[in-house]
Amino acid sequence: MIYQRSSALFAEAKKYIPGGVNSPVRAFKAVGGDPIFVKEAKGAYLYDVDGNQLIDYIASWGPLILGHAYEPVINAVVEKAKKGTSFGMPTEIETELAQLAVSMVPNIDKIRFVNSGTEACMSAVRLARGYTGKDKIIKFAGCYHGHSDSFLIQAGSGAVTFGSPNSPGVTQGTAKDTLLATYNDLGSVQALVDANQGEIAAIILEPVAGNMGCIVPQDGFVEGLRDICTREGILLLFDEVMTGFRLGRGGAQEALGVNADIVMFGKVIGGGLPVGAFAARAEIMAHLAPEGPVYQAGTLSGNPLAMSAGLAMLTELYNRPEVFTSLAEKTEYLHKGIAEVLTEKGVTHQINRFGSMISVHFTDEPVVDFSSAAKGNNDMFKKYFHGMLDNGVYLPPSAFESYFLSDALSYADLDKTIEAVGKVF
Ligand code: KE4
Repeated sequence: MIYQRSSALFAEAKKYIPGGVNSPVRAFKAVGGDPIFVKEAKGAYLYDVDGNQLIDYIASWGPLILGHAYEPVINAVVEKAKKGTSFGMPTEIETELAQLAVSMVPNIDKIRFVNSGTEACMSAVRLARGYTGKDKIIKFAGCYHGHSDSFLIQAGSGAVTFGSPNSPGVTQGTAKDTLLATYNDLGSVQALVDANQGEIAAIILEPVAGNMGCIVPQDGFVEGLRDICTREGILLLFDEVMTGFRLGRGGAQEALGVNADIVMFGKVIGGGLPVGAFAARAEIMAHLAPEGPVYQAGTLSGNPLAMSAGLAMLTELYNRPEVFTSLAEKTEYLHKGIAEVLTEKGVTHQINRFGSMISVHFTDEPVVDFSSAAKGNNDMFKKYFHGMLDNGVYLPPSAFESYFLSDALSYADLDKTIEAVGKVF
């Protein structure tokens, strides 16, 4: 594969944009080399600026679950744009999307639209703090909830006391209210709850984690969190920015059979345009301005152009729930195919999968939390990533990401992907 024009465009971009990208993971820092610049995309395929066709397993990091440039979404956006893109005034389509989302997701009565997953998670934490009157939150090492200060925290010196910033610019004053637990380890949560009695507003988690690679909650883990939250008067916040409308109509709440108190969305709910959202029972959402005192706002929140993409996408998924089964079956097929090839080649690996989320880890121990994910052989991952790219398959450029399958992928695409693994090792 030739990537000359991508490299030239990257050099140009770096003159005007920090690191040449508008989101760090796109810069290939974790895998080396220059990022690929895309010219256009359709269905399961990306077409880069050097004329290469690539099978896409990112789908814009999740939103394009039905493939790129999906006709019903594109048509809806084009038609809506002709009538104006944003007014800063209520429009009917916001209610239509809200009504549809509420009908699909269990245990929510009301939903507020924002412009990103970060905004959804940030606002949900403020709502939880306002509703409970408590300041602290528990998050899990390796889970990512966007780049709001309260989430950019690593284990502090006394891990059972408070976190410390993991980015310059995040203050100790913020970090002290974020406590860090270990995914799939209920004991680490209980220890924090015991050490901070009556001070914890919320536990926030990715119910199926996708930012350590894909990590599946072990039996009893999420149920145990629900019990702790119910017992201690703590709100359970499901960050479903990845899992929402991807694991099924009802997302992880439905798939795991556990009710959260506040659920956050992004990615699929916007159909490829900038939409985030957070939702809860009416008695919690009643605390949100202008109905209640917890302030939250946004110039472009619920703009009709983004709503038209989200409504078209969710309408498709509502009317064709068989898409979720098709996606899960394709992901299982890919899992089995890759596992067979890597085993045949004698490559030590683990593959985690849940629904249409999957990741390959080059390690001999099960990947169940951040520390076990971090033990993966990154040199092997780099070889894998670039080898697959050279064979026309575009994977997430980091071992700490989940793949996102779109239903536009054919079994021929999956076979080509599996074949490519055989060529890499
Ligand atoms: P955004 O603000 O990027 O829309 O959403 C933040 C977010 C929140 N919660 C979860 C579970 C997420 O996965 C994300 C964002 N996901 C990353 C990929 N791991 C987006 C890619 C990027 O940062 O460019």
